[in-house]
Amino acid sequence: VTARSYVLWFTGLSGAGKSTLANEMHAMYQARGLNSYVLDGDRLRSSLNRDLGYTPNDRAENIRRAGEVAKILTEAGVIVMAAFISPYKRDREMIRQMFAAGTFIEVYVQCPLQICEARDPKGLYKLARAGTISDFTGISSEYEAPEHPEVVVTADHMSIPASVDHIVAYLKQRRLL
Ligand code: GGZ
Repeated sequence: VTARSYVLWFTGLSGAGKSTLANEMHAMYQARGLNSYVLDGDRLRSSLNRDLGYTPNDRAENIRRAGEVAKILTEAGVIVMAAFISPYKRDREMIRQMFAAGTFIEVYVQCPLQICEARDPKGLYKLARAGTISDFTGISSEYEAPEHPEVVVTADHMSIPASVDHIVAYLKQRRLL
C-alpha cells in the first residue's frame, strides 16, 4: 500500500537547520523504502529560480514556483521536503491553499537569530551585517514566524535525531507514516 503523499514545508532563518533536517528526513524515508525528494531554496535558486532575488516580490515568486514543483512531485507520489526560508506568512498560506487538506505540513525550524548568526555556516550573516548583502532575513529583511505550524522543532535545544523523531512521531500520529 502506498502512503498518501504530502509535503513537509520547512520554514526558518538561514542557518536554522532546514536543509540538514530535510536531508535527514530523506534518509529516514529511504531507509523505509519510501520515495521522497528534497527541494532546497539554495539549490533551486541556482537553477529554476536563478532569475529571482530577495525582494518580497521575488521571494513570493520563489515560493510560488517551489510550491508548484512540490505539487507536481506529490502528484507523482513522492513525499516532498521543501526547505525554504519562506519568511512571509502570506506566501506560506498561498502554498498551503495549493494542497489538499492535511497534505501540507508546515514545520517551523525555530532557532534564535543569535544562534544562527553565531553558526553562520556560509559567512552570510557577516556580509549582511557589513551591508555587503542587502535584504538579508533576520538582519535587514523580516521573518514572520508561523503562528500555527503543524510541527515545531527547536533547533537550538533539540539534536537533529531528536528533531527527526519529533517529526516522525507527528507523522505516525497523523497516520502518514
Ligand atoms: C536570505 C539569502 C540572502 C538574503 C542569499 N536573505 O542559508 P542559505 O543561504 O544556504 O540559504 C539561504 C538562501 C535563501 O533562499 P530561500 O529560497 O530559502 O529564501 S526565500 O524562501 O526567502 O525565498 C541563504 C541564501 O539563500 N541567501 N542572500 N538576502 N537568504
